[in-house]
This record gives sequence, C-alpha cells and structure tokens, in this order.
Amino acid sequence: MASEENLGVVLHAKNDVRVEPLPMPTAGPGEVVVRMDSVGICGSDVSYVYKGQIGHFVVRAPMVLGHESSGVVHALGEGVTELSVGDRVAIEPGVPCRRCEQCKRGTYNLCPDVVFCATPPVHGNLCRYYRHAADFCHRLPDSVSLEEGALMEPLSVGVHACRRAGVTAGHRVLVCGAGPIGLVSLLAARALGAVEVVVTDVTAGRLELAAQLGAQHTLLVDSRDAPALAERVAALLGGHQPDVTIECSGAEPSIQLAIHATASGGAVVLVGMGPAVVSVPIIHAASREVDIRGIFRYANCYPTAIELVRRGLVDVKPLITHRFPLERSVEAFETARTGAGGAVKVMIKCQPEE
Ligand code: 572
Ligand code: ZN
Repeated sequence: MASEENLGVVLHAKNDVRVEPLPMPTAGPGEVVVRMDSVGICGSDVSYVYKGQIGHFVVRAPMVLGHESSGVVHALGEGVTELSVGDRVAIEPGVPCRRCEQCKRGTYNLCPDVVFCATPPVHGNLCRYYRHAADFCHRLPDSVSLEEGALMEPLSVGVHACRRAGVTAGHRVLVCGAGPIGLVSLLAARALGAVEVVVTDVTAGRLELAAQLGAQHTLLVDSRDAPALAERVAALLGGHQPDVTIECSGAEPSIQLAIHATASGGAVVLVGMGPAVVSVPIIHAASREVDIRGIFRYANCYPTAIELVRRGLVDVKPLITHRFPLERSVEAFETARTGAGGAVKVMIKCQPEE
C-alpha cells in the first residue's frame, strides 16, 4: 500500500542524515506531485553527506537528498494536460528558467537559473511524495520499469557525454573509469554505434562488470606512465588509437592518459570531477587537434535514454547492486560510500513494501 504520509531523507549537516517526516507537497500550476518509487544514490549525494559540500556548493541548511528518481503521478496542478494521475515517470532533476539565451538555444543545462534536485539549497526527491515541474517528468513506456526509470538520470549523463564526444557508428572509444558514470558511458557508446570500447580502472572488480556490460577490452591501470598506457590501449584495439575518449575518473593521470591515447583529430570529454587544477600535456593535444571538451549534466537526453532502454539497445539493470527501503537510507549511504559488497548503484525504494 502506498503511504499517505510524507517521509524523506534529510541531510542536516555533514554526517548527519535523518529519515524524518516532511510536509505533504501540493502541485502548483504546471506541476505534479509524484509518489516516489525508486531513487538511486549518486556520488554527489555521498559527497554532500560525508564532506558537506562539492566545490562551492555547501550544505548550509537541511536538504532532502536524491536526484536519480522515478515515481507515479499522484496529483496534477493547474494546467497540466500532458500527464495523468497514475502515469509512471522518470523525473529529470534540473529545471531551467526556459527563458534565457541558453534555454532558448536548447542548452538548458547551462541555464544560470537552473534549479537541480539535491544541489544546495534545492531539495532533492529522496522521499515519498515530491512536487516537480510536469514538463520535466518523462512518461515511461510500459516495458520500462520504475527502477530503470530512476537510472535514466545517470544514463542521460552517458548519452550527453557521447554526444559531446561525437561518438558515432564504427567508432573505437576509450572510457576511463568503470564507476557508475563510466559504465553508463560505455552503455551509451555501444548503443550509439561504437564498435569497440576499452574501459580502464584501477580496480579489477569494476572491470569485470564493464566487460559484462559490453566492453570488448579492459585495462587495469597499474602505472602513471600515460604514454606507455596509451600504447597498451592502442594494442588492445589492434594498433588503432581510440577515436574519442570519455574520461570519467577525474584523476590527473587518467586525464593525461586520455589525451595521449586519443587519435589525432579526435576528442576527449571530461566527465569526471577531480582536483580543480590538473597538469595535462596540452601541447600534445593541441598539436594533434585533439579537442578537450567538458560536460555539465545533460540536456535533451531523457527521451533518448528512455528510447534506448525501450528498444533493448541498453540494459541498465545490472548496474543495480543493492536495494534498501527508505527507512534504511543511512545504511544505504554507508554502502554507497564504502562500496561494500561491490556496490555500484545503490537504489532506495521509497514506498513501504506491499
Ligand atoms: O547526475 C548529475 C550529476 N552531476 C554532477 C555530479 C553528480 N551528478 N556534476 C558534478 C558536480 N557539478 S558542480 O557544478 N555542482 C556541485 C553543482 O560542481 C554538477 C555536475
Ligand atoms: Zn548525479
């Protein structure tokens, strides 16, 4: 039975997470109230809990966590015509102003006034009932589960990374880092036509999952010698350098490897967030016309992500390694932090069990 009371996971201060009652939301014009089903824990949620901040985004007031989510439409606000009560939806967590230059040109992820779930001071949606802009709730096809719906958020990051990299049919792709974002980048790259993908990591266990998810080759990074590792990447690809590299670790040596490994004329997309300042072989990139690009979340990727899953081109389900009921969220965060039991994606179930 769905509960009629709201309960949420609130970060009060660093290391102080509480599962506590929240007010029941009501839908304003253009909004819906969603009865939440599944919320995945992201690395950013873990950082806010255990470090209290990411860069200059600091948790200064109690904040509901969570932004990888799905649920069922529970109530409609005034003027909502595209959704009905009972619709199953994936919730796109960043709602932009819709009016600025960036919004108008479609790069709404770069809107200066975007509000994004669980980025201080904005509340997230790790709770039982949550209010959101109706046009950022994407209806799920019958064949796509609500857990898969929650995974449309990280998959959208992978889709956006591949679009920024220009991944296309026939490409050879290097993905650096086999955490959740490296793995969704691998899945998106394969679905967009990459024929051969190499995934690197410093942990052998993570590479096993990458191989299961479709990486033809994996490379355990056991040195900081970027030129030597780049040669090993090319050797795995039969002597070809990758057309593009998607760097998902943020680690300085890995960014150096990305630049050395990528073929002349290719692109490196920096997805991972590490130190703010890193030393990179910039002339090596520039003189070989290797473009270095960044990404900031995603824009216009949810519909593609949902369609890739609906058509069976991507299977995100193996990413889920752990499930916890909302009431045990503190344990869930600890599992996500330590990676205990080979944790990749920890999923929280928001409703009381039937
Ligand atoms: O799923 C979206 C997402 N984006 C992340 C991190 C985790 N999940 N980003 C990295 C951190 N930046 S930020 O600008 N910030 C804390 C707002 O440093 C946002 C994108
Ligand atoms: Zn995230």
